[in-house]
Amino acid sequence: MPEAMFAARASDATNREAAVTVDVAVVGAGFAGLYLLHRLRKAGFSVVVLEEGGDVGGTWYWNRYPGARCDIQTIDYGYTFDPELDTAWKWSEKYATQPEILRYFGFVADRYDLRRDIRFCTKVTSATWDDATGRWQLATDSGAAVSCRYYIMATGCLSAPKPPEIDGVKDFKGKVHFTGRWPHEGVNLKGKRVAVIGTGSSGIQSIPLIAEQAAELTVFQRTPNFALPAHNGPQPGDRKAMLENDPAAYREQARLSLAGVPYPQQMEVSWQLSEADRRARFETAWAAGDLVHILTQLWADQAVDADGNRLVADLIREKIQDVVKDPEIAAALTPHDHPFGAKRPCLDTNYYATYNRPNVTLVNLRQEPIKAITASGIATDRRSFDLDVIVFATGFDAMTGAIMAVHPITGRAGKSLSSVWAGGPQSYLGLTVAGFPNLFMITGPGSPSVLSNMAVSIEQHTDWVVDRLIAMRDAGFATIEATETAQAGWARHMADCSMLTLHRLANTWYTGANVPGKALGVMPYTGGVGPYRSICNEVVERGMLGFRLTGENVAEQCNDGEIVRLQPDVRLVLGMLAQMNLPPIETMGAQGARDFLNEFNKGRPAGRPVGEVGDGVLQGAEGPLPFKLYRPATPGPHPIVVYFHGGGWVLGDQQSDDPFCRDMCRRTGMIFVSVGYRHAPEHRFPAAAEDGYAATRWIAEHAAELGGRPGPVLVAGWSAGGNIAAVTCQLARDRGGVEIEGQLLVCPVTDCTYDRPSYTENAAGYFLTRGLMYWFWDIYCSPADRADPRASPLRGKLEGLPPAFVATAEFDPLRDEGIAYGEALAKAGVPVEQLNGHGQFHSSFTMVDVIITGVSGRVKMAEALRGFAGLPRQDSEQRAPEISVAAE
Ligand code: NA7
Repeated sequence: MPEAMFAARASDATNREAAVTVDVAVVGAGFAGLYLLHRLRKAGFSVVVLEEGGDVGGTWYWNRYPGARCDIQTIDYGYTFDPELDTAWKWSEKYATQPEILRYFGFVADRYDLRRDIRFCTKVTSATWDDATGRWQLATDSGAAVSCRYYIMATGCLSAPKPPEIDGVKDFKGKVHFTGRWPHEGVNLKGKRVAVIGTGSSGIQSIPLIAEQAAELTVFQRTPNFALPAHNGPQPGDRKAMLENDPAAYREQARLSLAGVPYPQQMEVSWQLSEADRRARFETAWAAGDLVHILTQLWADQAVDADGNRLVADLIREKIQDVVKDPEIAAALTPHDHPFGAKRPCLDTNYYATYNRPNVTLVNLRQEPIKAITASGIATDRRSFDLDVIVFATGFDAMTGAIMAVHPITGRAGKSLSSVWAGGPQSYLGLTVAGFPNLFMITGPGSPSVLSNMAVSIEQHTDWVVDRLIAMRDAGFATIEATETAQAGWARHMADCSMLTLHRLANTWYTGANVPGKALGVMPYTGGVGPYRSICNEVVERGMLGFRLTGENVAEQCNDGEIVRLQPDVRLVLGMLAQMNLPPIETMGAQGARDFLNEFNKGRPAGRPVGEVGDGVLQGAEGPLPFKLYRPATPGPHPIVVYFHGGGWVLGDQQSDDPFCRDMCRRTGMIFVSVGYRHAPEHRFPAAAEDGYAATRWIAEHAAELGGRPGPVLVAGWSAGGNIAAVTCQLARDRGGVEIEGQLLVCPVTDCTYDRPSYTENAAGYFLTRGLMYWFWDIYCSPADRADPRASPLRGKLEGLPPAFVATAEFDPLRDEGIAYGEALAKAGVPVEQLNGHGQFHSSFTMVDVIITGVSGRVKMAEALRGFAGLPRQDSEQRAPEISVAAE
């Protein structure tokens, strides 16, 4: 039941009632605040919304600068909770202007009679949690305090403008305006000498219009940004038709997508496309005038790989050179310091062409920094500009600024949010903070927020929070608080996610780099809208995992833990596999399992190009064996790595690990020879082991013919192939005939016992199951033979073996025997490096271009192999370029 209904009935600043007691106080009457109010009221909670502005609209209330528009298409940029609202409001353009967006919020406020519970022109100045009453006390600048059980910050991500940070602003005799606080009555710039500082979205949208009015416009640019033409106009027919055809499906696709806009996930990678195909795709995207399209639809690697990204960035750079006539200005406008999309790109109308106007001057602050703002204008260290108006388009203290603007926010035990966040924002799900019970943030740091269509993310957060409050009320709970464990786990998951994309490589407001002294780190969640939604839902399904719930007449509930322990991409892949509902591989029979693997592999991204790929036949232990050779594009002769594929001695062949071999060939600069050794059940133990040794010997003897470096070779293998590689090293030591200078064992089988903890912890659910391992062993090797070191190298003598790199994965039944092998090697005096891939599963390192987070492991493996072969470490210049991006 509502504790006391809030009674304010008017929406003007003069109506400031006495202190009120409500169930929920919401700060902000923008996109999020309005929907929260609507839903909370409908659910029977008493609510007050506290809003600093004079009306609804949030960021759209303040950002009234010339040219202000949304840059997500309006068809996707609105509420979807009420299908009738969806049809009742008609946008006039593909990208609506700020006035039209503000009219939309007014329309929504009227339609649901929202203003009566909003106190405008009221700034919340502090918030304090009172443990005794289990309530928040909010102080406001109007003097009327608010007592609430739940305190929800719907303050927006880009609503606290950044201070100018340039000396002398107060001395300037002309007018100063901030795009984020533009005067309501407008600004007449006609005939004026105007400066714009800043070339983010606000600068890029306003500069062309200011240039049309002003006598002279001088743009002060610190960092050039990527901008694409919006091609504004009527709403595109194709998307309208999609929506009208099946509105529910259209909206659902947006909710499950990566960015909150209904586009499919692009699967083709750049190297599968010809240059002409890529250019054609790019031209289509350029003509579409749609950020989400160009950011997600060109090729799958554009957002995750520096090479794939550079291809897009180069094409955009070409466009800038085409439009801007003066080559020097074009060069200054062309971004080179960040991957495309890593910094928020912009949509423009005539932006670059504006620099062809005679009344526009570009000042490149990288060459001539601003010294000071003076009484008459701006002085750089080279010249002075006399001005009438200075426009600061310098951006926001993003993500955290508006939350911290309520200061202090004091949680349990007198802790302030600013002290907890001193090293960067900490949250659970970007929604809550440990130590701050009953406080929620809508699209807070740690959630997809600004990396998504805000409309979709706001609705998701609002629904999640309100649904939780209803469920708590029904169950008799009155407080909810994230646990420290859950929050620490989320921080780790955030860090894992940040390795998926290129955002970490740019100094931007996404990372806090635009505000001097702000802690650095990728603040929005980079794992995507759909995956994030599924995680929030999973928290609920798993009994409010990571939350402590209390209430007066109900037992405390705390189901503590971390919601995601897998790497984000591993979680997605395993989720997709689970959805496929495959029968266990061990029930398919050997041939059935081989057929399945072949089909499965057809769906994976094609491996990357290497210098040359060839097929051949070598002499195995009892006859010819096929092999596949991968040669680097660099001049040889190269060291040779003899490679053994995975597949439990039953499945796979010399090309089944093709993407892995290509990737490692590129990274190491070495020849990889993948051997088609014999398989069980046709050829049981010790056929595979003996073939491994024989093949290595043959390859070493024919190194020169193969174009390789004569002398010692290296061996490598994954899974059962790791077993064969390890065994080969032991046989080579004992039998002579081949010198091996290093071994790379990736998630190897090293022993025949199943009693190590990883066999139990990871028995099911991570693709390679305990049952499947039993099956592989049964097919390959009789129990009597399993203790033979040729089957279980951990049982063999380990002294005198070549140096090793042993990679294991946290969620792999084979983890502990891999670790045990590394430890035993070290004990035997063998130089060994171990890597246990946190959050990874058995296939992580070999699922190239699928498990993006596996890259850093392969970087280390490649470095180890180069080290074994006596090659110099590769600096970032010489490496395959994607390495420099993906390495931790
Ligand atoms: P942004 O994107 O943060 O852009 C701010 C711009 O101002 C950017 O070019 C900055 O250069 C520049 N800037 C900031 N401080 C200074 C100083 N001290 N001197 C010179 N130049 C400076 O803010 P916007 O308002 O344009 O857009 C924000 C978001 O709103 C936008 O991304 C959309 O999501 C909507 P820098 O790049 O930091 O070198």
